[in-house]
Amino acid sequence: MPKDFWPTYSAMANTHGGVVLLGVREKSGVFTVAGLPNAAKVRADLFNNLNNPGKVSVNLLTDADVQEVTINGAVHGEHTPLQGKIGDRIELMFMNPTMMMHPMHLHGHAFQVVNINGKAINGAMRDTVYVPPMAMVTVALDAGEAARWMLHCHHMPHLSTGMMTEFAVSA
Ligand SMILES: [Cu+2]
Repeated sequence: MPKDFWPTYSAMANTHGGVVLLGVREKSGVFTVAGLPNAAKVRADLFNNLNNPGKVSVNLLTDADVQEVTINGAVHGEHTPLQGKIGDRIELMFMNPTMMMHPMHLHGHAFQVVNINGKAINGAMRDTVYVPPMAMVTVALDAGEAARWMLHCHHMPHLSTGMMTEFAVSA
């Protein structure tokens, strides 16, 4: 837990509240995702402090106020890249078991939407697909240049809390 979390927390408690994003780095106004290597430990530290009367007089936060966003069960920094070889035909299935919507974006590729909720479609070519709450969307693509391509949710609060993985293309 970064030290400047607590002044921020205290300031928010005295106003109308707010949102704190962890795992994000800011340099001259530009935000990049650093990821949280051990989100479980950060969560434990947070609640140890929140429930310590020497630190916080009345804790108003519950576990449900702290949200981790993941792809394949992992936040950025703990993720295992998806794999492919140049020219491979690949299908990516996005299953969204949440009530949030996720515009999923893949770098360096155009993909075709081929299935929505089990129904095959001949969809448009694009590089971002909106995955509605509780929906399943499959896209198909030909793996491009050998590189590690970012695959992430384009909703900033989700991206900045780690909803990013990689599509690693090898020769
Ligand atoms: Cu999202």
